[in-house]
Amino acid sequence: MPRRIIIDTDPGLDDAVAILLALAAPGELGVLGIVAVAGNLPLAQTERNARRVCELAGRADIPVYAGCARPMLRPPATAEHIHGETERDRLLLPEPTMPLQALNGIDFLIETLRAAEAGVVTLCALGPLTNIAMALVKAPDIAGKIGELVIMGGAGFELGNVTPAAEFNIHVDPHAAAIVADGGVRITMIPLDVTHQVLSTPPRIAALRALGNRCGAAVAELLISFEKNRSARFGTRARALHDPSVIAYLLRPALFGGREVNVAIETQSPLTLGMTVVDWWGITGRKPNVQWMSTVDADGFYDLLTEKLARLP
Ligand SMILES: [Ca+2]
Repeated sequence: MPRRIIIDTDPGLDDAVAILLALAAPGELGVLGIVAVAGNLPLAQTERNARRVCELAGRADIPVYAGCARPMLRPPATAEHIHGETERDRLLLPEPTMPLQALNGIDFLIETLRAAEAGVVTLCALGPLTNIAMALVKAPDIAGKIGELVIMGGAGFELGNVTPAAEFNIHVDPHAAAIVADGGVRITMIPLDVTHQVLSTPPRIAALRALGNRCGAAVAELLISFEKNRSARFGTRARALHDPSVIAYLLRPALFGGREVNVAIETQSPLTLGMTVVDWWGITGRKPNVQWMSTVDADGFYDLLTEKLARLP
């Protein structure tokens, strides 16, 4: 029986790769649905992109829902300079023929979790946490139903990527992140500390292109687009790959290492808004609420990605 997952996402180049990785492992992961959120791009684009990725994978049967169109308190903030499409990118993903589901994504999350036995549904959060916080506000009883919530977000020793202190997903909606962190859910966080080790180098991209299938070719092109946008940051041609680590963690947890810590979210300070305040040394006495990942076997990650994507069309 595959592990049942719901992917909450804002595609997004790296989100697209994460969705494809999940769809490439049907023996291990059963994708119950995909819920789009505003983040990298406005909601109308993220829900459409989610459907385009499903079409690329030949999985028009996956239900795609739209959730929240803006953060809880803060004004919308996107990253179109990274994730917006050029004319060339537009050819990589097919136009969607599959419909957007009529049910709101928040209600899909609530109804699915309430109907399931406790612990069997895993949530994968690849964007700002608005949808998941809204679902927990509307139906706090679902906290006990979530088997695990695996979040790409936050930064510890690595510091931020959108401000000196904050990582993008948490910074876009820090209030949602604070609700989720305090929501009584079993949380695993995969922060920049991990994803900045998962670099899409030219040889790793070449291995994906060499698969010879349309999904491998599309991922290679997406990673090149992604790499172009901010390659100077790491002083090499490689770029960090964020969201697919969430799916890789579900497929091969042994690739990752970390520890149980308390994580609090800064929601007040203009200087450090959205910072994940990680009590790495256990000095606050606050109870651990997060399994915080800090290490990854990057070669093992790319081997897994390449092996699985070979199974897609
Ligand atoms: Ca994302």
